[in-house]
Amino acid sequence: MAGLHALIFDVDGTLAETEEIHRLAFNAAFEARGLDWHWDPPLYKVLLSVTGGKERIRFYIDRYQPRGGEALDEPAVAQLHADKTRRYGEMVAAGDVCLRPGVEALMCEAKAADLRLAIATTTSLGNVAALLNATLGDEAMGWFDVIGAGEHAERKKPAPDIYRWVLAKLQCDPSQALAIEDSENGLRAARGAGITTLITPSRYTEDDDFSGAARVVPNLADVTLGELEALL
Ligand code: XBP
Ligand code: MG
Repeated sequence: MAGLHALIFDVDGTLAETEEIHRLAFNAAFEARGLDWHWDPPLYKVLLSVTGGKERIRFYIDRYQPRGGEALDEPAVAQLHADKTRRYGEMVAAGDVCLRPGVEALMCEAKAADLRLAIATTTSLGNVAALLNATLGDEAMGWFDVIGAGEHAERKKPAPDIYRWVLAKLQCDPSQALAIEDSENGLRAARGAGITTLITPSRYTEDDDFSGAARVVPNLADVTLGELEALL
């Protein structure tokens, strides 16, 4: 069957500039634990090459050997990350974030056209709910036929696992879906699952390599649903 059946959205960087909130939440969690670590924007840009918050903290400890890192075993890293997640949720619920231009309009247009909506992200289901509830309201989780999050895939992006998981749940062939991503890691994940991908670069990913993307646009407000269908 030909044609576009489903739009699969990434979350962080694509729906909103959430990476800045994640960064602040990481720093607040470090400070609360008495660690003198500080991830400034240039460092965070480097650390974003590793997807997943726990994985990112472990990478930072191994690569930069910050003071206090040697004492953090895996449960301690998990606890630190859980505290970061709690803080992130509070910041998002406090209204510290808004959706990027064109995101809500495209979702509404796609729903009106009977397309199925899905999410494929590396962050947790709880963080997805926090963002959607704060920006689109309590009903918004229900707009999506499938929400694939960090807990649903063994390997995080750039592995294609989360996109394959979402496609299987949607019972959708990759040729009938379009992925919307902001990063090279996300692009590689979607392309690895055989999905045509549109890129809207975000603040932290504008220098990424987007070769292999079907199209790159500054924002989703710069593209129509008809143009997206034509990319397949
Ligand atoms: C982006 C990520 C995430 C966030 C932090 O995910 O790599 O790790 O930076 O979230 P995506 P967690 O672009 O796929 O939405 O701390 O919950 O991992
Ligand atoms: Mg992203």
